[in-house]
Amino acid sequence: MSKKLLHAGPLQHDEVLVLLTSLIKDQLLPHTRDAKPDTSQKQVYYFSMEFLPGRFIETNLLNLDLLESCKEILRAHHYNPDLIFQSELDAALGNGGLGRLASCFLDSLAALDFAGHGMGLRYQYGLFEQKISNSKQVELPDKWIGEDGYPWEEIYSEEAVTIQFGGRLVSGYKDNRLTFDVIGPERIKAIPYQIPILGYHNQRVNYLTVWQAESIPGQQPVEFEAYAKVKRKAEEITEFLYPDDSHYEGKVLRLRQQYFLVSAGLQRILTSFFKSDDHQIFDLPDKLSIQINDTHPALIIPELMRVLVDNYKLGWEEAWNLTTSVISYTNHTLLDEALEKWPVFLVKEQLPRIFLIIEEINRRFCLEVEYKGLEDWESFADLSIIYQENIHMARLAVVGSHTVNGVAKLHSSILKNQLMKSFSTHFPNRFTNKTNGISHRQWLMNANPLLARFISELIGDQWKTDPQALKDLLKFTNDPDVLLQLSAIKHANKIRLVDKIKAETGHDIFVESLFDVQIKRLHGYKRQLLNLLHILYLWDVCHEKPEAIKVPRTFIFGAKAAPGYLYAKRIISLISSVAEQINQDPLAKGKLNVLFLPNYNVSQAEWIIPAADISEQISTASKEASGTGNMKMMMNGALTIGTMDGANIEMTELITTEHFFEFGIRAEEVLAYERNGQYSPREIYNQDLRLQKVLQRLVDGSITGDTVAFQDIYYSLLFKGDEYFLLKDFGSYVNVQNQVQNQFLDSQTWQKKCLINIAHSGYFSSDRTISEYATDIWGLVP
Ligand code: DL6
Repeated sequence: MSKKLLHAGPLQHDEVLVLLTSLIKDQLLPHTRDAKPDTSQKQVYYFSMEFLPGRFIETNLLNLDLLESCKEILRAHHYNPDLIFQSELDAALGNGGLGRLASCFLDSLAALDFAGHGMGLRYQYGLFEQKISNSKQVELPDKWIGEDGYPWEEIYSEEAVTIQFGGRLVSGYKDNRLTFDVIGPERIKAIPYQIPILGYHNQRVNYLTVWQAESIPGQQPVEFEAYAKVKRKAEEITEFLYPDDSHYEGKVLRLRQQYFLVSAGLQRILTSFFKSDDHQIFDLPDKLSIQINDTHPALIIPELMRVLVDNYKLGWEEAWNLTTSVISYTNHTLLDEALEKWPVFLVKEQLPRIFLIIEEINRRFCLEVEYKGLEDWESFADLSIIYQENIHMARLAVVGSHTVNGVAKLHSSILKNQLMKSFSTHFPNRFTNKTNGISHRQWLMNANPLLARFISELIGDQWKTDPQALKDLLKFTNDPDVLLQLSAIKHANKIRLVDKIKAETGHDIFVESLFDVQIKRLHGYKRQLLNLLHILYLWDVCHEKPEAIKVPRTFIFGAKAAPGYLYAKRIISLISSVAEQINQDPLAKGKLNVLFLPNYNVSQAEWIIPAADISEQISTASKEASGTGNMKMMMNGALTIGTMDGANIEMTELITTEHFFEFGIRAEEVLAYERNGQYSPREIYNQDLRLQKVLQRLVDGSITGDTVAFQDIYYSLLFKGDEYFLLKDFGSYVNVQNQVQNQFLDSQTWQKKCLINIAHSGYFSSDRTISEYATDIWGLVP
């Protein structure tokens, strides 16, 4: 126990948290039935460079069925449970959707009683902590690991493994086999830390293992400077998470992080696999499934081949059959800039044996393609894993996996029929869809206890274990009392958020206003800028025709921009500057309020989402693979304003477009424009007076007094092709936003729509998604 607790007087909030955490970890977990894992069950390992669990305390208490009693005890001792829970820091191990999805998946794997574990990295300073200073994003290290470590983790130093980089590859011949030795490699220690992941009321405990890099004592050169250099080179592997979620950067450190994860993870898996005396190497596919979360862990394919061929002395074909039977790959993006391609020279230098294996995988694959009679060389340009001195990781992942899935129907279809058409022709049964999901335990039961309780009063508790039972709420769509109560719950959640924002930022929000929320990473395709253009338009309306603003609005933004993504940082600057001006404009007072909340993260989302009236899901159609914020807000009774993109499409299939504010051009149109290059933003600009006024504001000094401050944004829209079709969609966005305000005035109809959204949101529980992965991909028996 922490030394900090050995003092007199009442405990501080963080000290009570430490006590609760150790109580769960040290007293309760050893008594669960999975304290000794049952290795006869097939094990799933979810390899991901990112996990974003948020806080664990409430989730764990809920899963142990102790949340309510614990709160009562705390209150009886004059502690405020919320303040205690809030003193836990979020583990900053992810960028956004991809990492958050991984955490929801771990939650569902345990809830569904599967032996499903996570493999990740323990980035010491996580992503970054965002501050806004002079309207600009400032990035600071996120110190999520406290002085006494991270409360939920347990270190297993004695289970550390060694990872090798570089060295000189020497081939030989022994026992009728080619052999490969690496001479003089750099060796780095990987130390596992385990975080328990608890199942919901089922006594299961799975684990998320996160690895930390350390130099190996004894092998360092003697001089201090050289010693310090070696130490740094090792430790930097798990210092920071690369902050670009939708952009690939060919940095050697990132390659080293990726290999470090897969090599360490695989060693641990195989050690645990062979702990069972009856396990033979050929049993691997029956006992093990490995899912790779995007291509970041795709080096596990050649790494498993290396282990099977070099260490277990299997023949290539045998090893290949085992590898491809065990591994499957999820694609999360179609954006060209996000598709990883590692330069051949880098991989050769850092991972010489792995490079040879990739070359051999590619050689055999190209031969296979050739046998099938594919002779035109253009197809090879699309198919070859190594092409123009780069290793195309998505191609490697497809070739080395038994199943490849996208994360929403539209995304999977574009993946299969366009981006990876040559591959799906070659492997007709390999591609599938698994629409994303979210943990309804975390995002409804924990984040919105008022709504969760009300739902149970109406339809009982079955939805907690079978979220599709939320559909029973449909019985109440015409019940005025129910709709009134729903509105009261939203109101209470809005007050909770308003109070928190006031306490943290000093900002006043009119609680009766419509809360219009866009919280996600900042990226051009997510179009926070379109939202802002509409705000600028409303600002004009406040001045010119104030009576047209019938509903006061609070626009809430939360977003981190990658430090190197300058355009995204300029948009944050623009939003913050506009917010400052609007919030002090007397003509906008009581009508418009704009907030940019700094350091958006999972626990902030748990406050904002239950209070949202409108969920902004306005990406350029075809660009957002799925989205999961859309599902969270739907489940919490917000109505969505959105394009036909990602999982929005499936949402409208469930609730019909009558209960969704749809706007904008469709994916086919976007893709056609991209092919034919005939989109002309200037034409649209010339015909739309509203747009002209709004865009003028970017360069007339009315935002910051500076006419050049936002010139680059102005140019990107008007003269650089408006890559994400903002001007094209502006008109229909303004129209649908007008419908939003008209409908908000009719509270009963609005609440009815909210109820319909909640009732259908059970489909988006990650329990459904994981059940599909389990049966269709991993071959698990529920
Ligand atoms: O699948 C999780 C999440 C989707 O919901 C988002 O739509 C998608 O943008 C995100 N993708 C990434 C891309 N990262 N890489 N590579 O974060 O995945």
